[in-house]
Amino acid sequence: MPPRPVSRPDFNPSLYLVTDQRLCGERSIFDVVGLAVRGGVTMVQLREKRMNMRSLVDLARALKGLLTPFGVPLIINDRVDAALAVGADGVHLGQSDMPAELARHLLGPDAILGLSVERLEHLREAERLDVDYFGVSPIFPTDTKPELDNAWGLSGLEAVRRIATKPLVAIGGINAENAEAVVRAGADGLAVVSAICAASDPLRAAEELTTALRRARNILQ
Ligand code: TZP
Ligand code: MG
Repeated sequence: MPPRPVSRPDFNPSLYLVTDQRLCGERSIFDVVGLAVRGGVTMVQLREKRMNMRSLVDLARALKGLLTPFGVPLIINDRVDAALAVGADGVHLGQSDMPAELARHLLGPDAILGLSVERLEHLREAERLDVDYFGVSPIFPTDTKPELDNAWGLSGLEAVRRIATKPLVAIGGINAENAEAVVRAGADGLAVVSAICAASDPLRAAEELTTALRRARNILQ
């Protein structure tokens, strides 16, 4: 079998929205995602730890219908079964989730598979896996996932960049103010929860992050 490309040409992790219903307040996730995509989000991960399977699958199916016309991939956090059930574009795995080899086997070669790396040891192991991007987690401490104890910081992200051969998606405490610095430290994509889900205007929040990304990339060119 010919080797597969390291990254698939058809996914763009530049501005990656990760959902959290709690932070959407009265608004539905569906509505927040719809606004965020109009503001420039390029990829969406459905991450709802407390949602039951029935609700998760219903929401995933609705989001798939919303995102397909925009050409924005839908990634499901943790749940390979839900991703297969709704024809999602991929799965994001943490270090305690299903092993990446098994997920790849179940999802097939065309699925987008992401893996969180929280320490350098994870990265060394992850480099030999058939995954499409690494989630570098967390860059900064964040109330959205307070149980994470050691943040990479910008210098940690730079260290990962020097070693990693796959696209890097930075997550944890990222907002329009620090986005530029995170891109300059080596991130190919910015994953955000609260910067969009908790924003009073998710469309505008996504636009501001998109602008920050463009600014950082223009400077880097
Ligand atoms: N994984 C690492 S940090 C994090 C996740 C899901 C939460 C990031 O949330 P926020 O609000 O963008 O800091
Ligand atoms: Mg997980």
